[in-house]
Amino acid sequence: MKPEVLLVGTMLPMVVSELESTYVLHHHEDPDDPSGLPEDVRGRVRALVTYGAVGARRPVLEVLPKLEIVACFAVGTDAVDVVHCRGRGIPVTNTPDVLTECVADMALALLLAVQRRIVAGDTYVRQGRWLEANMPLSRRMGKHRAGIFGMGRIGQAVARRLLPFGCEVHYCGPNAKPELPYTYHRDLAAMAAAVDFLILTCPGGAATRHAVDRRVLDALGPRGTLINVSRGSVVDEAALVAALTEGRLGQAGLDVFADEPRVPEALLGLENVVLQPHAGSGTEETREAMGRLVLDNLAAHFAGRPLLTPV
Ligand code: 8YV
Repeated sequence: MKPEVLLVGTMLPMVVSELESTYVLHHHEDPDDPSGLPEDVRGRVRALVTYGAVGARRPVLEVLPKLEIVACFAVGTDAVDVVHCRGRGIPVTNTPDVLTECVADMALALLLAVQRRIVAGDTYVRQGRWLEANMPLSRRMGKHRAGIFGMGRIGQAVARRLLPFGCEVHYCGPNAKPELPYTYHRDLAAMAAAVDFLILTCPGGAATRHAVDRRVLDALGPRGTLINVSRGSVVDEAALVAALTEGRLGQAGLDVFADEPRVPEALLGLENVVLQPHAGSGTEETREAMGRLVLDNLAAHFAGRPLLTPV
């Protein structure tokens, strides 16, 4: 008898087709409302598969009495009710490591795009404005001070990429990491005041919610650059929009937002902002590796082997 698996939200086609061939697969869209899930299915589901933004929340988890595992297609499990799962002895797996380099690449790509005004320059050429005048100058990438909020795997991969540009690396997080050759700050606003670039690579969730508020943005200042490849929840988005429109913050490169896929209207008209549709891990290679890890964790669970990447 094939185990029954519930897929909440959408998923890479490669993962869906392998789930379909290995398990009895059920689909469900709304992570907050289980009402569309038939009673008999609820009683048979043994695994739940989801991705970062959708997660696995209490209303759906609570109607699955036979649930044995939650496999999340993301490194960030802030949308999974891990506390509820722990209480029921349900392991949660995520997809660390395989996405580290691509997410760090996105942080650097956004930083370069913002500093060198790559998107504005592209528009400038396409609109024929170069024929009339040279474009205003941008700012250099190198020899700046960069502050990384969250010096985990992704933060360290960003730091490694900044060094060849001659950037000085600072970081902030719950603990100093004396093994790293970077400057530690316990206080985020103090770090923001000491750097030119503030790059967010920390986990989302309650501990970091709105950590980047008006005070931090003002400390970064009118020549400062904010890059966010972590979670929209880390930034007070209204404060960010106000700081950018009022010129209290220089520029921003954003891959993540508070209410994805909705992006504040005010950001769409700003030339000093570069936007991405939460695409940090979105390369064919990385998404494939993330999918593989989801499938391998499920296979390990049902074969009674140790999980590859439990949270
Ligand atoms: C994904 C992510 O974009 O790993 C994470 O935490 O946010 C992402 O890699 C997402 O889960 C895929 O849709």
